[in-house]
Amino acid sequence: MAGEKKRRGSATIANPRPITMASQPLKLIIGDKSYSSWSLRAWLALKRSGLAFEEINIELAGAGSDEMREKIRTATGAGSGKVPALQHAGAGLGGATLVVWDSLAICEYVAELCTEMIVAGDDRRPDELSSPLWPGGTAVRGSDLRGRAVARSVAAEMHSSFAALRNEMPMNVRKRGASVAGGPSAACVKDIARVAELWAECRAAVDPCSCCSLISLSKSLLLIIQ
Ligand SMILES: N[C@@H](CCC(=O)N[C@@H](CS)C(=O)NCC(=O)O)C(=O)O
Repeated sequence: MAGEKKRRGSATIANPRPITMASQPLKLIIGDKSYSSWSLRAWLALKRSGLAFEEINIELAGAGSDEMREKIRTATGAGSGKVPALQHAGAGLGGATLVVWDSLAICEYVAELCTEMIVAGDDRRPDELSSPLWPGGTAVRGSDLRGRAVARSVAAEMHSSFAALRNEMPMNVRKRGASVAGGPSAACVKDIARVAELWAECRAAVDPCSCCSLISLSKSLLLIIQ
């Protein structure tokens, strides 16, 4: 049985579990997952990892104001004044709480915690698939350099682009029907086309058939919103 061993002439005794960083409490501070895609991104990574974590929700009404930034700074300890932020007790310098304050950095950190657990033989995390985050494993030589480069490019583009789309169509998974009065701007339409192209490229790399249906789906979407 995992975590147990027999000593000659003695009863079964518990094997001490390896101590890994993930043994320390994790707290994720986020906005509403229906409206904050950055929050959802970090939450999904943690959920997918199988690690135990506490979820703290912050009401984001008034986002962008000095008051809201201050409220978030106080709740998270992150100078950015934005969510998501992950607090990891005892993992900071000198045993302080470590704060990771960006969704992509949180995804990377969680995957690395999982890698550490796997390497240490810690069996508490149920889902091995969360590690590593990028394709092709953690080793550099002989692994999927191309896949990682492409995946990182896609994640970075997602992180730093699509300003018009974000402004005109902020995430709202509860909303139904058309949303932009007068239709989206030309810049927004370009952003949408680029998202569709990006997805199609990614799908083509893994599954040519789903790529065809995705291209036709994105073309239909573009026709509807234009
Ligand atoms: N690039 C950052 C973006 C974080 C971000 O913009 N968060 C928004 C919520 S979706 C926020 O905290 N806004 C509060 C404010 O601006 O006052 C990340 O990926 O974590």
